[in-house]
Amino acid sequence: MSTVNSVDLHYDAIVVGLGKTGLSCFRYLSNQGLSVAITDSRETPPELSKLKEEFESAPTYLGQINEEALLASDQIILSPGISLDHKSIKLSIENNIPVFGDIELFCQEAKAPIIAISGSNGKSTVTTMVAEMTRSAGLKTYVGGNIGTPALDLLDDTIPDLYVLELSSFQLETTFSLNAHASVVLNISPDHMDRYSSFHEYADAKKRIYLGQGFMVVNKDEEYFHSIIDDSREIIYFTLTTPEEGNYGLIMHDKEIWLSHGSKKIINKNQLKIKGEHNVSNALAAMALAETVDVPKDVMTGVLKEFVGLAHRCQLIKVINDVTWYNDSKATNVESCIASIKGLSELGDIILIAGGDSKEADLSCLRAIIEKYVKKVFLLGIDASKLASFIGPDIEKKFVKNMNEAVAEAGKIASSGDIVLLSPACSSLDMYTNYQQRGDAFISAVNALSNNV
Ligand code: UMA
Ligand code: ADP
Repeated sequence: MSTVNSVDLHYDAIVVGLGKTGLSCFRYLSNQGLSVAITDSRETPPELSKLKEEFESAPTYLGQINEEALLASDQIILSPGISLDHKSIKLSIENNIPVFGDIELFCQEAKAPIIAISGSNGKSTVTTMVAEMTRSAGLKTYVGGNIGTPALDLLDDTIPDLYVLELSSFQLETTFSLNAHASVVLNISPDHMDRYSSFHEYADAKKRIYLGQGFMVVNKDEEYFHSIIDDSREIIYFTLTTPEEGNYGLIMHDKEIWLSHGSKKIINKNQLKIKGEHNVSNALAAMALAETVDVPKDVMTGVLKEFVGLAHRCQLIKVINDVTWYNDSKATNVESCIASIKGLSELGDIILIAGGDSKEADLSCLRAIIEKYVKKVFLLGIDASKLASFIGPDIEKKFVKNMNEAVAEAGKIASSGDIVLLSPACSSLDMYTNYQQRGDAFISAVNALSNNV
């Protein structure tokens, strides 16, 4: 650690965390002519070499978060991966040092309307659908936030017509000036329980997406959010039941289900390429958001007819000997795993590969759905035993060491018509760098299997 005294540790801003967000914040603040430092608990944080390439003499305090520098500086810019409950951050707040996140900086600077999307599941899917709809309607649309590109990296010399931002609860905790043109919390179920002291604390962070006066797009089936409806604002509901006029939902016509706007049919459910009820809900939410920027209905349907979904979300990998292999590595919580099992259950019996870091979640809700639709479970990762304890005695289960073994064993027992689904219900971080790496490991193992058939 540095031995300089606290006067030398004063900066206009100090960024906590040198991941993607931290680097974007450092770049943004330095370009504004501020004196900026960066601190990270890790000795070699992921973006260190990029920072040094761009800013050779950037002051860095690594190996632990430098509390002295936090206390000596004018403001703290906190990366989403670090909690406001971190002891040094708490102490700084007690000492009246303002703490903001990158989304707050973005909101203060952005000169185009924002569509803001949060929820426990479906954020990236809906963010992408909305962006495809608005782009197809001719709007210059920039996409970022939790989906991958830090929001501040979207600010350049060109001002787009629209920003579409995926926002996590972590990002919303440190955001105060958001006044999105339209916002949604798609759904809410327990996640990140290793970071929040209660479900309500997690939900309260999500609710912050509705700060401001813009359109509130609300999931009518999610009672939790009914209490926050502000009647003085424009509200558009979406529901998997029959909608009232002006809202989005489902209606029956000639024994077929249609996604509709009030009583007006928009697209037949069978025309959607993405599977599962959860994706129908996602499509309805995307249409409600796109409506707020006047995207025509035929443009919305054009996009929905072509949208095949994102990689690692119920992604069809291949069919080998009439067994279909799906990669749903992005199912990092219980509810997303349940949605995928339900969504694919109509296609065949399911052999499930699950497990990883459960983030202290209550896994008990998985028991019933597994009993109903799954014939065997292969369990891997740090919480494999915990997960096993929530699977009933009638379901066969087997512990495996790694993805190759899981895929090889699943291949041995799968029979014609079966579905093999990687849908872990847990985060990947105990075994992989991220969910993409876990999904890629699954895809490679499946490809290796098919080469040997
Ligand atoms: N970390 C430390 N010490 C530090 C700082 C961070 O150990 O001093 C750890 C964190 O605990 C975390 C990891 O480093 O495990 C990454 O944290 P970060 O804040 O540096 O993350 P970034 O690289 O900036 O990426 C973040 C989002 N990651 C998180 O919120 C954890 C990315 O979402 C997002 O794409 C990116 O900003 C751009 O906006 C990823 C994610 O997993 C996909 N998000 C969570 C989720 O979707 O469930 C919320
Ligand atoms: P997020 O960005 O919120 O993590 P994604 O669109 O990346 O959401 O999807 C993540 C996982 O959640 C996938 O496994 C997907 O099958 C599942 N999922 C997507 N939409 C929903 C939804 N509306 N409800 C429940 N699960 C969903």
